[in-house]
Amino acid sequence: MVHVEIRHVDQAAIAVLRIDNPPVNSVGSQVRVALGEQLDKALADAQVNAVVLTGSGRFFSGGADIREFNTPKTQVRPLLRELIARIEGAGKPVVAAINGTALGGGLELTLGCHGRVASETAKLGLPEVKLGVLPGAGGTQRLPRIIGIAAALDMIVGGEPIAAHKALANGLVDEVAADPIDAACRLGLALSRGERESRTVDPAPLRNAASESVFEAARRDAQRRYRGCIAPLECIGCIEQTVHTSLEAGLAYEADRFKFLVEGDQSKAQRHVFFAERQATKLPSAAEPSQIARVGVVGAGTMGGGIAMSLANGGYWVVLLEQTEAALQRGWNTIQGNYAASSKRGRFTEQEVKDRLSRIQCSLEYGDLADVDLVIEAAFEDMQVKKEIFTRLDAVCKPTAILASNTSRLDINEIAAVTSRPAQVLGMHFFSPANVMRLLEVVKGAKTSDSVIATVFRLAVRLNKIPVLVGVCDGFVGNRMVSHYTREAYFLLEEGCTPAQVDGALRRFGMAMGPLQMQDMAGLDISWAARKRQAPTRPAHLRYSKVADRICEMGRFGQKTGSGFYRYEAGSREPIPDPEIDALIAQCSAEAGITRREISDEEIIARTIYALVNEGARIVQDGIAQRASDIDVVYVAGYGFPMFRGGPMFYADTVGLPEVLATIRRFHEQHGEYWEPAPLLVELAESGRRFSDS
Ligand code: T1G
Repeated sequence: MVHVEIRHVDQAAIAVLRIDNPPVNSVGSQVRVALGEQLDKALADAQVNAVVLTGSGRFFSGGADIREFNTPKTQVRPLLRELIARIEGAGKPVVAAINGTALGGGLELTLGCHGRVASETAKLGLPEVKLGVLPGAGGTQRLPRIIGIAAALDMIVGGEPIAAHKALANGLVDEVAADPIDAACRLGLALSRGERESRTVDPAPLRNAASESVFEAARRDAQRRYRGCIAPLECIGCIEQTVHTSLEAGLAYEADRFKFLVEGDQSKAQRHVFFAERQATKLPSAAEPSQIARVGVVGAGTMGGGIAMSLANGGYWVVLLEQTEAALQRGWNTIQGNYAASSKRGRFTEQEVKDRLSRIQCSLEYGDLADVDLVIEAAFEDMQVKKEIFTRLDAVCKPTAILASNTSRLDINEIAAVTSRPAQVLGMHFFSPANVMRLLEVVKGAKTSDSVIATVFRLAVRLNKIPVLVGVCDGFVGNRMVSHYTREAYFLLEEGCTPAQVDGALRRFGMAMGPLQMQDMAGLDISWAARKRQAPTRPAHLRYSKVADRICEMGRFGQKTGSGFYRYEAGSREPIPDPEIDALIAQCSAEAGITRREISDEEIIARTIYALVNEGARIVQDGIAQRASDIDVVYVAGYGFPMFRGGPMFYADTVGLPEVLATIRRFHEQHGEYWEPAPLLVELAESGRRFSDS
């Protein structure tokens, strides 16, 4: 847990305490106790001139142990804030040797120290806000007193770590050294001899350090960027305390607000997502992944271009194939334009853009795919087209090459069947824009081998994607569920809502975008094609809304045609309600014999979100998803579900499955068989269990 080593520097003795708690040196109850004991010993030892705190491996510390939150372990003394106060008030210098990543409570531990030295590769951050809490061990009170209000607001409300050189520039660390422990020992010695000033903070209020408007601006920015989240606003409130209260009073306020947040639903939801993402990306088998160096991408359209960029960003060599020179040039121009925009935003330097572009080889020849290790097909969403492409790929690519389709819903088994290598065929469903969105649905065909899955999972993690293993069905996980969600949105329109009312209710719930605005953005023609494909097999007795079809028949496909459910001014994506659509909807209601009525936000949320939950339960019981939390990862990472609600399945657990089931049973009586409760939901609700127990 905590190793002690005595180092001798210029005839002085320095006690080096090293936190050793794999995998990330989290500071849980056991580490706190051990650290407190070793600190007391070192401070009491007359032979010891100074103390250095450091971590083992590549972490200083990944912060407090998140798994202990909402358990009695968080009350085991010394509390982290008590430990930090002891360091701050120690009779000898205590210096932090930040050997690697220092996050959350790990970084807060260093803020009580008398000096801080960072390694050149160290990352320092207070990401608590991403878990729906705030730095609860003094970070909101000490950091502003060290680096100033504005920089502290950035770090704490944004939650992003900073590099060592930036920490040196803003005064967070005193030194950046190749050997941080040796440098920290020397700093400790200098402090013990009065040759250097201690960096412990001045407890007085930071009067006049920032005007009221700074905090109001921060609140407005947080409300815009993190709509519906309460933690960012609480962080700002804590930081604001530093301007007019002492350190002691500010620490008490911070402790109170931390307790409020950590016991709240939002933080529990965000911590669920944190662990769910890590569980989803775990390799589903012990199979050994194979090496991938060169990747072919077939199709240079929106998806193919984004995938090529994502691969180039991940350091892979890419062969981007198109059928015609014109299509290839269009795709290449789009890629260059995207990189230029990123460079202008400061995301990449010019050299980084050059390096990435140099990794993408454009081609019109299938022969150029002969030695790639993986091909990702991102061509037109038509089974016949895909079969033709996979037939050619099978003939051209080396026997070990993996062949993947970016299809968003088509049958991978049917595609694999046209090749001689079905074990090496799978789906890799990227989300647009593919160079930005982190979700990747990895679709395992009936014959896809475990080693192919392992290979693609490892590639996905290297692309900073979140791979989620899904099975073959129409729409896999995300799109299969979204069709039920969208169906209910269309029904609500016929029953009395306007598009703005449905979308408004769901945005207030926290969705990044309402379903109808999302349809306008994605293109109404895409789902129209899917509905036409499904029409021959759609049971005639099931209710069907003609609203979206009628809009498509008017040539209104959404943003790309300037109108869909909404109107759009030229060059604008801002949805404008359109009375012509309201009239069309009323017409559809009349034709369906539906009397329009007032519908509450509450019903809109229940009808759309519980449609997701019910289908999600079916997906788990069908084995299309490995677990309910994978569905939450898909929806938060790929469909704009609010992180602070944890995903549709976690949200249902939070509401309570008995209540969700009762509502679904009521909808079943009112709206027919679409609302047949999923057996898994019934089983869990009636046995007092939750999706997170399944
Ligand atoms: N507590 C418990 N477990 C943690 C953990 C933590 N802080 N951080 C990571 N893990 C687990 C993780 O679940 C996974 O477990 C394994 O470690 C490897 O993680 C009082 C209240 C540190 C950058 O928010 O950002 O301090 O799956 O796969 O990619 O103010 O983990 O193997 O079972 O992510 O190398 C603040 C959260 C806490 C940092 C490493 N700290 N962690 O990334 O590995 S709250 C954080 C991370 C706090 C104080 C407050 C990353 C990482 P398993 P990994 P990685």
